[in-house]
Order: sequence, then structure tokens, then C-alpha cells
Amino acid sequence: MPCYDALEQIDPEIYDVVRAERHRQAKGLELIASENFVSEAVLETVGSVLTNKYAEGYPGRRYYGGCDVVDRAERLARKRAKRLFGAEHANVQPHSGTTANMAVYFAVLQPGDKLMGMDLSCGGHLTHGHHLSYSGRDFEVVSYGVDRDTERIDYDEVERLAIQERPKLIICGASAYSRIIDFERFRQIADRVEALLMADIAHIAGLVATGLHPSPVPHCDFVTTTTHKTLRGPRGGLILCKKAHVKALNRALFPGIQGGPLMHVIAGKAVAFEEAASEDFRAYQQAVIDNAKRLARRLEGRGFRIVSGGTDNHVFLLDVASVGLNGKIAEGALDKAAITVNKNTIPYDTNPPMVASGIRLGTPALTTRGMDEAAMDEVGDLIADALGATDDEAALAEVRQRVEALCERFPLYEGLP
Ligand code: DSN
Repeated sequence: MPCYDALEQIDPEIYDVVRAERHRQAKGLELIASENFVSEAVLETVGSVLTNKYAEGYPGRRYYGGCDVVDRAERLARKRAKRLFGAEHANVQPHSGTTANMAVYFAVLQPGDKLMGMDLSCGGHLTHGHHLSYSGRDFEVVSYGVDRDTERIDYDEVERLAIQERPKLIICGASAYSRIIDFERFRQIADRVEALLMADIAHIAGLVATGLHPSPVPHCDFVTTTTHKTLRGPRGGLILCKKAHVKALNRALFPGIQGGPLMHVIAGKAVAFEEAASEDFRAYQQAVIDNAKRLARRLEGRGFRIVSGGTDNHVFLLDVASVGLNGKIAEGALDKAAITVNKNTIPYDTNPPMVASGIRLGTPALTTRGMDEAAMDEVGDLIADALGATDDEAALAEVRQRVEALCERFPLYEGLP
């Protein structure tokens, strides 16, 4: 394990940042649905000397000498990603989910072409066509949402919109959607309008890798993901695609939008893909889902409305307006109790995103530290108690003490100094 002796001596200020953040992660409840705690093996790899190597290009075709060793890491990462997801091709170089999506768009679209994605306010992502992102600036965008009553994707409506608008690329996948996504149905819709289909599985990649969510890989031209959410790898991106798109995709990523790949992170992705192929990881993903369902039920029992009535995956939205709060107040109060969440719009929200009517809760990180369904009942009560006392500093401090006691029972990174 890294021991941080050199850091402590050379830069006490940043040493203190690392120490304080480690303390924050260990002593609080991490419920941000897109976060997780990597294994110590991933942590070691990302903190290794591989960070020193420039390797522009792809294995066997680099613009720099001395790449034989890092080529091994990238080849292993590609092989393991393909095996894990049953894909024809994997590009493991994207620095993030945002550049992964950008590479796909630049591979198959021209500026001004039409793409169709899920609206951010209904659970989509900035890069699925939001006007403040390159995706909404460089392309014409058609957005679909969710049904007002069920708060689920209305596939008939998506089909109607696709026929009316005839996008060149349809994007499925979300960052705040708690229900199974029917990728097969999206393929049928794409075929009806002769569109390409991309699934962004950044949130559910771990569930897909373990067969606990239907896979988009057989149905999609491209599948993108981050590697650090349910997949529990280092911070980064991954693109899977059909053989027909390999050349255009690889070129669009490098040299199109990225330079030198982060070889220490690519090696960390390889480690994470290997870990994700294990039986233990499958059991972990099942526990993530079980925990999310249990936490949602507990909070419902405490009087909160859950968007769409529940969850099929690792995440759900809590409608805090249902108890007279807004997302900003809820996030702030929970922070004081060492419970970390993010405010989030709910479908057809009347509040702006910086206020929002909901908070987004996810169980990947708590499950990694070993919390089970009984612990979820405690977590639900802690959240409800904090949200019942948003103006009461003493009550929030008392919840914080209970949070710390719960965290003590589920230690994090015990091997670290
Ligand atoms: N920021 C990520 C999330 O929290 O879902 C998406 O990019």
C-alpha cells in the first residue's frame, strides 16, 4: 500500500488534504450513486510509476518508444473488457464518460446532425444533448423524457418522436433513472428510423457486467461507460463497439479529442475488469440492488415519496418536496450529519437544478464497505431523522454521532496507514 511518507515530508498541505478526505470517506455515509470505493489493488496500480509513461497511439502503433510494457497493460484491459461485456471491440483510453460519448458522436456524426437522448431533467445526462454541453451545442438535439404518471420511459412515445424527428443517433441510458432500460426495444425503434444506437451504461455497468441488468451490447452499435461507478474501477471511461465502427471510433478518440492516454489508469481499469469477472463481484452487485430496494422501502415507510415508486437497480430519487423540503436544503442538512447525497431534479420539477425537489441516493459505496439490508434500515432512519430536523443543529449533530458509530462497524481501507 502507498505509505505517504514522502508526501507528508514534501507537501504537508496536500498530505493533509489526502488525510482529511480519507477521514471524511471513512466516517461518513457515502450515498452519491455515481461514487464507489476502489479496491486496494486498484489504488496501488493508479498510484504506480505507470503514471510516468507517454504512449500516444494504440498498442503496437505508438508515437513514442519504450511502450512495450504499458502495451501489455492496455492489451490486458481491452481483452478483459471485451470478455466481461461480450463485446467485439473495446477502447479503454477515454479519460471520462464525457470523452467516451464525445468520441462516439465525432466518429459517426457531422456537426449539425441530429441526435436524440434523454432529457437531463428526467434522468438523462449533460452529454446526451443538454444545451450547455458540446453535445447540445454542436448537434441538433431531440429529447425524450419519462411519462408524467409512471415516471418511467414511455417507449411508444420515444418511437413516435423518433419517427417524427428521424435522428441519426439515438442514445439510451441515464444518470438518475431507477428502472430497467429495455435496450432491445430501443434497437427496434432505431431500426425503424435507420438510426445508430448508443447506450451509455455509466451508472449500471457493474449490474450489466454481472448479468443483473439486461445487456445493451448485442443491441447497440456503441456502448459507453465510466469505470468508477457500480463497476468500481478507477475514474475513467470505456467504449465498446461493433467491429464495423472500430477504425472511425479509435481515430475519433485519438488523435481526434485526446492525446496521451493515462496508462496508470488504464492498468487500474484492467485490474477492475478482472475483479468484476469474479463471483464475489456478482454477489456484491446483487447486494447493491437489494440494499437500494430496502433503503427505498424504509424511506417510504418514513413518509417520503420515491420517484416511480421504487427501484430496480442501485439508485433512486427521493422526492423531498413530498415532506415540504427542497433538494438544496436536504443536501445541506444531510451534509451536516455526515450523510453525502446530491440534490437532483425529479421529473417535471418546478424548481431549478441548483434547488431541485429531490435528492439522489445510491448504494454502491455503502455496499462496498459491507453494509447489508439491516444496515440500510439504520441508514434510512438516519436520513429521515436528519431531514426531520433540517433547522436543528443539535439534532443534526446527534445524527452525525450515530452515523459515525455505524461507520465504525463497517471500516474502510483498514490496510492503509
Ligand atoms: N456526474 C455523474 C453522476 O453523478 O451521475 C454523471 O456524469
